[in-house]
Amino acid sequence: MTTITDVRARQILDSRGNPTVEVELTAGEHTARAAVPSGASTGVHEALELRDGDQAVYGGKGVTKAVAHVTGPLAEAVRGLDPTDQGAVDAALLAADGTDNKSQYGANAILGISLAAARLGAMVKGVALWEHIQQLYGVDTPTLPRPMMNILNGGAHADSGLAIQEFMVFPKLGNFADNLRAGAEIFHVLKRKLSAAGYAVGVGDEGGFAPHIPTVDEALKFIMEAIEEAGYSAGEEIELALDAAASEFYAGGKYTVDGRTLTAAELVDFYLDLMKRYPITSIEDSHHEDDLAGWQQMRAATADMGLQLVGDDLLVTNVNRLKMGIEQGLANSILVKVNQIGSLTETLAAMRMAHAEGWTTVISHRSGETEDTFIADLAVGTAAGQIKTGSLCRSERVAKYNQLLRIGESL
Ligand code: 2PG
Ligand code: MG
Repeated sequence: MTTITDVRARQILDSRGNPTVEVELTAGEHTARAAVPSGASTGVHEALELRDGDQAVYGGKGVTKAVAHVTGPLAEAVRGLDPTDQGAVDAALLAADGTDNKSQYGANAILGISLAAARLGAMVKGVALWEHIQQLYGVDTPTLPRPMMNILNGGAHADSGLAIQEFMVFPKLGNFADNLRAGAEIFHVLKRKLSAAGYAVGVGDEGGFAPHIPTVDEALKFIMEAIEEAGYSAGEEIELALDAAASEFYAGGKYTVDGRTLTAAELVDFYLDLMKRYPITSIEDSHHEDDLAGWQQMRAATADMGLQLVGDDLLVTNVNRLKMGIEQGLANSILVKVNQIGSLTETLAAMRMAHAEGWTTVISHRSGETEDTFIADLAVGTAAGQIKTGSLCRSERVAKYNQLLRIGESL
């Protein structure tokens, strides 16, 4: 048996210039590396991301403590384990930490080892990462996901002033490459149109444009026109998806959108009105993460309309939150972020529970990303069906789409 012998870690920078954890694991002649992403619109129920807190260094965002946990106690826990046995590696990490939310050593420390172990396991087996994940997850047919591409940024990811965080094009053409091409073509037309209308075309954290468009409605109009001008039919070929990230525009029991202050029920009506006028088929985080009554109303109002209602901050890739979501009828889809829960095994457990319930799954990047393309393989190996990993520029986003193009050649 080939076992983990060496555990190394370092502090690197993510796509926003903030420190994050990178881990390298060695077994026999193989060394595998993984880097940890980081969110901005972070859910309060997420596992703990450990930051140093020393304001004089990287504004308090250093991760040297997490790095020391990787090379110290966590290395101790995984040295000598078989990297192909992901369950055993993750169980050892969780046992070493011993807390519910990974607050002892940090979810960023634990996840770095967990993801690097998966990559190392694939190398030891001599298979691609997606294939190794497929074997761990146990699906018969790996598939390329349908991409949700975030071409206009608002919320905590830009200073556009738009309350809705992500405006995504969601093509349903025959295959991944065509869907990607449609996204890129629409992205370029949108840039021309925004520029012609006098808007700035700098991009937000996820590579979408961040113009100071006054209303959600105006933003959607621009996207619709860009779709048609790029030669696609909106609705038929290209659907739209939104991530409202509503926890970010919620205060004192009310939601502020487009300068209006709405109750949870009025916010449902706001979405229903948009759905009447635009081909929106997926909405994520429609309501605040703890406004369960709001979620229930949203789900009840859209259940017969075929809307995919996706829980992100609501469910945080956590089987306990997901169980609550299923029992209380809060959504019908889960966003999957490896760093929300902090290990691959727990991520797969949440996906298994969702799939067993007939819920859909959307694999997701974080707004702070690295060049690591792990989630592309994760989407294929679990046959997740969908992925959102940003816009059609910024290499930390496009890297994931490019990896999917590569994987597509071997499917
Ligand atoms: C989200 C994500 C990713 P963040 O809300 O879905 O798009 O953003 O990583 O900032 O939480
Ligand atoms: Mg979200």
